[in-house]
Amino acid sequence: MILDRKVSLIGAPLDLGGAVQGASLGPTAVRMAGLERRIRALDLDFEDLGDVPVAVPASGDPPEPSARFIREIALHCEALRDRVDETLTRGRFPLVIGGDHAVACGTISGVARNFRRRGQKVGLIWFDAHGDMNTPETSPSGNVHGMPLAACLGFGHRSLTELAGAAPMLDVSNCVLIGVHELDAREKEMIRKVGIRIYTMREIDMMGMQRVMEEALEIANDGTDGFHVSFDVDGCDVSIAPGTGTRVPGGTNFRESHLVLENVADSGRLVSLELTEVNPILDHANRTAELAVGLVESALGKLVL
Ligand code: NNH
Ligand code: MN
Ligand code: MN
Ligand code: MN
Repeated sequence: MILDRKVSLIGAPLDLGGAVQGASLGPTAVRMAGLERRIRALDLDFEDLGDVPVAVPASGDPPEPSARFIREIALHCEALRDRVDETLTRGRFPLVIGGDHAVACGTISGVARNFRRRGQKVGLIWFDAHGDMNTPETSPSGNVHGMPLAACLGFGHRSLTELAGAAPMLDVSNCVLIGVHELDAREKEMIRKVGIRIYTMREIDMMGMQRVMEEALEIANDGTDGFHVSFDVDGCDVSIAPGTGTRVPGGTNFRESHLVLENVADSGRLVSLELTEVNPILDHANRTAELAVGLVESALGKLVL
């Protein structure tokens, strides 16, 4: 349900979760690709809440190796959580543009806290080339953008897992991972242990995206009051989304990517959306931000006819 059809854009220009810089320019790149105009053209009310601040790490302060810049990342996520929570309370639809994918801890804790306060439950569709199911113990890189889904399910650094309180933000039985084609060795163990439903690129090839989405929506909607979508553009194929920090060949093509979000829109149960990892520094003429704007339109219900 697009709450009262009123969209609130929240920029989350975090750059500290990944190894490559430039995702902090994602919100600007997506604004410049015409986001506001295209959302208004769908006859939706629109406001831009600006960007949530990011703390600059103290120079000479070495990053914690198992979870680099965890302090600054957690501070950003706290501010983002509060902004998302307030936006929902005002009856509006939070549209978060990242930033690296660590911002999902902020967005999802905001949604989870808001829903919990009202005695409601929220599901999750996580679209990504990666699992984002590492913890500081399993991560080969120490990059926090490889950890946010685990944190939302209650595994990892406490400054992230407890953003919405002591209980995990989400119930794993209502969460689903789509588009995955690269996992780390110990991350695979985590995925099996936690038991999250996952549709890898192989399942998408074999079943087709339409059937994958029908099953995914059943999971996200089972006993919930709506669901959040966390969309990492690196899940899209490099040929359509070159502007992102961790490119892996073999992602979803243009139509498969849109079909994910067209199904999401048709369900009428989307409560919030985030789109992450757009990095215009690595891009060709802002193509990836332009793809992102089109994907947002699909999620908000744009139809050809
Ligand atoms: N799995 C790797 C890691 O944890 C890469 C994560 N990178 C991402 N995730 N972009 O979406 O370091
Ligand atoms: Mn990700
Ligand atoms: Mn990814
Ligand atoms: Mn890619």
